[in-house]
Amino acid sequence: MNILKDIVDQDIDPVETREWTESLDAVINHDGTNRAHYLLERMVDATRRAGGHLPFQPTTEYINTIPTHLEAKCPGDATMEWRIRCLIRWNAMAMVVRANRKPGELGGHIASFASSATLYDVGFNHFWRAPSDNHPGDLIFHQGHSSPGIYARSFLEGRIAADQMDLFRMEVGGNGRGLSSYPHPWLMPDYWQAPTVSMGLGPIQAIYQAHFWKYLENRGLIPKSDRKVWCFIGDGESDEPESLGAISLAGREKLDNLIFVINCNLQRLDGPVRGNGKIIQELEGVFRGAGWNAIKLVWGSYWDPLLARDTNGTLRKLMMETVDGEYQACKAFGGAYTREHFFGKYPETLEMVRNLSDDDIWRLNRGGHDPHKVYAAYHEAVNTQGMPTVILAKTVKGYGMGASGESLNPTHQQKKLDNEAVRAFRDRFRIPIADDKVDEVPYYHPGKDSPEVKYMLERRSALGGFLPQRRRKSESLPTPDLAAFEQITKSSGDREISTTMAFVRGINLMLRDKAIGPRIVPIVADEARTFGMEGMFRQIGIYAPFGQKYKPQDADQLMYYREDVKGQVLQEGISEPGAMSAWIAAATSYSVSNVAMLPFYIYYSMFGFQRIGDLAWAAGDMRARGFLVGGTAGRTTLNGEGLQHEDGHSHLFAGGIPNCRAYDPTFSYEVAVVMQDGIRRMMTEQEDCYYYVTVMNENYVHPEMPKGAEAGIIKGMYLLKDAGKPKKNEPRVQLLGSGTILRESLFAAELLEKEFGVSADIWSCPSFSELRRDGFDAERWNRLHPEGKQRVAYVTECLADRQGPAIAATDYVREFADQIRAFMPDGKKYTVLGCDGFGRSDTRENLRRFFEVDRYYIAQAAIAALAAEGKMSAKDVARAIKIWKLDADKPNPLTV
Ligand SMILES: Cc1ncc(C[n+]2csc(CCOP(=O)(O)OP(=O)(O)O)c2C)c(N)n1
Ligand SMILES: [Mg+2]
Repeated sequence: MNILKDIVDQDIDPVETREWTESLDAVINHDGTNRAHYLLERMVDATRRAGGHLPFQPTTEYINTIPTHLEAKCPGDATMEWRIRCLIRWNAMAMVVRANRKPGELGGHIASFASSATLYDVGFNHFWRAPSDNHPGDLIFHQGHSSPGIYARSFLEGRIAADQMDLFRMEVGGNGRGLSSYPHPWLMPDYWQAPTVSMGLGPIQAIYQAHFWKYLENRGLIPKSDRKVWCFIGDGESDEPESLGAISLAGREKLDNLIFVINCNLQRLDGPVRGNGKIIQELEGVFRGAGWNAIKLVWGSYWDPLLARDTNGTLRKLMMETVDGEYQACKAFGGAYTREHFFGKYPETLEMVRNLSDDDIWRLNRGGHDPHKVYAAYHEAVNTQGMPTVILAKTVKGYGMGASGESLNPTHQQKKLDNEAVRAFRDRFRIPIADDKVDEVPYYHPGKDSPEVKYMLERRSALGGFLPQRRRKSESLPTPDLAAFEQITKSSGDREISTTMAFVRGINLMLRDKAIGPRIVPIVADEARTFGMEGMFRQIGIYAPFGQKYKPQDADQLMYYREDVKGQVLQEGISEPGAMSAWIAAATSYSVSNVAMLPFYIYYSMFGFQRIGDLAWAAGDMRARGFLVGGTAGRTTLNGEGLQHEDGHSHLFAGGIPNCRAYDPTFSYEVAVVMQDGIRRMMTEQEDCYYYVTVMNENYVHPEMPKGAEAGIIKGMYLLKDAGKPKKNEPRVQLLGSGTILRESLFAAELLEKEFGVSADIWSCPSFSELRRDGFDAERWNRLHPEGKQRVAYVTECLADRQGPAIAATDYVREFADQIRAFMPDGKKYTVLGCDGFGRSDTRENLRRFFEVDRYYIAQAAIAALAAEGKMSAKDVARAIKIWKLDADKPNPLTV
């Protein structure tokens, strides 16, 4: 039973109700609506204190939130701006249609930008500031498939030439001038700032950008300013958990530097977003509940006179009752249909439009298409303090496409307009292109001295310059010497530590560095204690935008839970997408805020790439710089946690991201070298790459760094233990490995020596993926330069003069170490052991035996490889199985 609905629907005493509403009317007339609101809040409070605990509705009427008389007036030249918008609409359409009249199936979208053109134009003309000497600049997340409209504006501004417009979606053939399908900083590094087209990633990233700006301000790294993050999203896009999943953070932290504009054209790709309901109402409730200022921008100015005459509320009632599927049909079928099916529902509303023609009814516009209303909404948004704002703008998908797409279900994918549709588009937006030319769908530019272009340029110059624009570099910071890491490059002595501890020590050492220290951003998703980082709580504090308002339970401890406005650690709670988005914000701060930051996001490696892989991909696109640290890594090293926790494959994901450099170190000095090299590349050289480093939680003794190992560590492989020149006929093997399993290889070497007199060279391979990249690069070069000097893959170079078969073992799936098979010197046998199959809980020893990566399996694999080469016999292999007690008939771990 829905008590709230019953109470709202049932009026047990209409006379009493009328008396109350009349009293309220009197208050409104006398003291205004704010006073009425105040009284109502008091009454609600009083009711609650008397025991009434009913919630009140978070939604309001289906009309504009800003009443007409409170709308801020747009200072611009409305006619001029309409002309400009028409030109942009035309050129955006033209670039898609022209692209699709060529062979190549290039695709493109018209309908999305057609619905949002006004929303963008008002922003570009009046609100969005470019970075300049006077202002740090706003950050705009555009809806990905609206990109043609953004290019069309740049074309009019003279930033993109007509021939370049024809290179839309021709990024390979375009000689570096191609225009990317969607916003991709990787492809257009001076233009696009934020990749958005994977639905949901824009909104969550925008929230964390705004969050991170406040962090930078509170820590005094950038001055406080009125800059804003503007995020455009589709109403369909709001279905994504990433779109709405982090909005409460924005409310909680009162991110008044954040504005969402949700383009509610009521449709997504296949059809209506909420055909049987109302997406604007739904979103209003969700956002308001999360502490946002929700501004509904439902109706355009042509509705104002009708609403003003709606004294008994019938029109509002009708607006509320009508579902989105019906609203869509009205825009698809036109004025006569709307009169009959919408206004016709009640005699009062039908009467209201008696004097309007069908064309007049058709012209009744939606809020998102009315520049005056849009201006008023934006004006309120930028002046809102203490909370983020969402603007819910109602629009028409495919606006202006007429019979070929306006408000039609398939419009999203309409990219080829026939000549008739193109002519109709030209006529509707009054583009001066002659009949004998129009069928070619030419771009239209009014000339750089035209009033339109002058106006646009003047507006942009008043707002600090062109947008979009992206900063490629900020100031370089000096890299500390490796000597600064001495604590972890020297032997740990008798102390047993894990690579996780080594990494955290590395961060602590860097925190002491004058230049790098303040730029470090340690990020956790509620796992600081898991990784031994709780010491940082007190030392550098946990960021809390409003400080710590309580005495922490552990205040009497040395390492108490300290929250601080200036805290340096970002504790993002249990949200991996949130923590990753915070990491991206920090990792792109060099570009977005001209302050290079060095984020370390440390997390359970299993909840990394496979959980937030799409954000990791976007981070690569966005040229993020920082460290992702996959903690508790390895399928057998994190032993007690079982199937969902034991990661044996995140390196495969990482290796797929072109500018992600991934490492799986074994020893603390490897950690130090990778960290130092990363800082050099990212902070000093400003290379657009980021690092993924897996660290493990097994404690062992770490040796001193072998002299001269740095270069090999960075390249991905170096000789850890040299068995010396083999004696004649002495069997020799090459053992390769990474992470903790490399230690099993070291033990295996002892077994081999002892039981079979086999000696082993041991190679530490901190990065199989870097080795693969180098190898394929050499192979490609040689293939394409048959007569030039041939390159040698680094793996080949390392192993060329080394005798005997190679055996690799890691705590990852076999595919991981198998990546370098192609670069084995000719004739060298390569056996790869790894952990294929689902993990499970047990002791490390049992798990390594189960997955066949322990010292015994490695040693036995070496004997088998020697036997395959004729250096030993099948008998030897059988003896190895026997003495090391291997169960030859146990099932393949992949299958159990
Ligand atoms: C993660 C993801 N899933 C699916 C798509 C494919 N896709 C592109 S646009 C679109 C529909 C978008 O609808 P909406 O957000 O309402 O935007 P509109 O075009 O209506 O403004 C879909 C499903 C995508 N880009 N990203
Ligand atoms: Mg939509």
